[in-house]
Amino acid sequence: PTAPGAPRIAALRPEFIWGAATSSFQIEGATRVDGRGPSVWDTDGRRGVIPGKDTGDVACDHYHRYPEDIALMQKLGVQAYRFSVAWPRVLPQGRGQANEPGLAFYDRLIDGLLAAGIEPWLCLYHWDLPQALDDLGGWTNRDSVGWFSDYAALVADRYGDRVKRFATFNEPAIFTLFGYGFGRGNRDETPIEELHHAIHHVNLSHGAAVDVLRARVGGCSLGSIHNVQPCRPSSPADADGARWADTYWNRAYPDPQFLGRYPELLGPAMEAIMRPGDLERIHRPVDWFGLNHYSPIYVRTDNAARFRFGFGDRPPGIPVTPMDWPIEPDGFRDSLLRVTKDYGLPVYVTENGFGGHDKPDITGAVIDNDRIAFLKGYINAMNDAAAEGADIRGYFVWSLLDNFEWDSGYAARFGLVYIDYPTQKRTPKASFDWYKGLIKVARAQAWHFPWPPAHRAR
Ligand code: GBH
Repeated sequence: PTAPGAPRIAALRPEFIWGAATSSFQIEGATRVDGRGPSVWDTDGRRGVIPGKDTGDVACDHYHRYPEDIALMQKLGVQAYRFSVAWPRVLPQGRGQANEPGLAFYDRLIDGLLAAGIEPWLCLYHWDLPQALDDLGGWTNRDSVGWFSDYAALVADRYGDRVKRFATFNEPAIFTLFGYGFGRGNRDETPIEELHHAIHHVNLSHGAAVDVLRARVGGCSLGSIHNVQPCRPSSPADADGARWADTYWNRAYPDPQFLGRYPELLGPAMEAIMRPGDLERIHRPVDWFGLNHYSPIYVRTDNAARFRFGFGDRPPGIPVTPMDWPIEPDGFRDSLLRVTKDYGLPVYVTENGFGGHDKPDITGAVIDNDRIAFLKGYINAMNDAAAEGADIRGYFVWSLLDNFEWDSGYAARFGLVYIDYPTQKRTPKASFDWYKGLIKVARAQAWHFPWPPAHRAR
């Protein structure tokens, strides 16, 4: 197929921010360099449980090649770059003695971004928990709130003069459900109470970090990042399962963080855990909702399951990505509108993208028209949500580079830039040029059209 053209963007604000996102463990490599401590994902890699026995040891070698990656971003024309700090790189034991060489890496990265005119968006936690803290129970231990706020203070004091945009957590629902719930990760299936403790402690850590960042970084803009996926019942009999799935997947974090209460179905379990004042500690004012979105999920009722839901079949005929994720741009539009209605916050789309099995053709070019078609459809859906009243302020494509895709290792590729892992050669894909063109048009158009657009009475 030939490359599809430009998406609709007329309902987006003139100051809309176009960016790209990555995360520390997925791109940095250099896991044993300059005093970094191990994370839970190093442990998983070393156990050889990831397909291809893949590990994060080299990844995109971004730790050493970050100047080339910043140059790529500059070529792409992104206004902002979302990355995460590796907690075990700056605090090898998770607490206690800070690691100066690790801290200095993010100084270089941030300075390089600013010199290139790209705004750094720093996420504190994208799943690489220091192994030393996991050994103490990780997020199931209420002490994690103190560990996380001390880490947040270190990051705030070190980079707060240059970084103003911070996210506390990336997709807390995903790492707690998969890490403590479904029995994935480096632990066996655990009692559901452990999941509930982890949910509560991550929420408290979010609130504590918001207070720390506010107090220490003047003029900062804060948010947290949530994976919002419509939970669709596989059949009419699965409506209850869908409610349970939606509770754990979409509401266990945003509801307490932005509304100051746990969702109804979780109420009794959380009551048993909470101490007086906890909901106030969690419900701290933030500036925006970070929304990650890829696809809806299909679920069924399963009253025997600890979560009261299971994964179900999807109706036939829905197109899918090479990772078998359903392609349904309407689910993205609905998620944006739902978040707007439920939480009333400005929204940044902090991740959206397409995972495939890209390969260079005989000329060495990577022509990923399937990714372009996906992005076009999803950006159209975002524009529709904006036209219907969602206050969307920016969009970060996942991802700048092909990278370590967690349980899929390096087999799944999400980048606008192809990585040839043996040589570390970077090749911009067709989608890179497409996104670059979109940003250029969007930024030029912002000067030419009045806003809000006439059709959008506010
Ligand atoms: C994000 O998580 C992560 O933040 C990022 O690190 C990661 O690389 C990126 O997405 C791509 O995966 O199997 O059809 O039911 C995504 C969370 C949760 C999204 C599970 C897809 C399953 C879709 N994912 N969901 S399906």
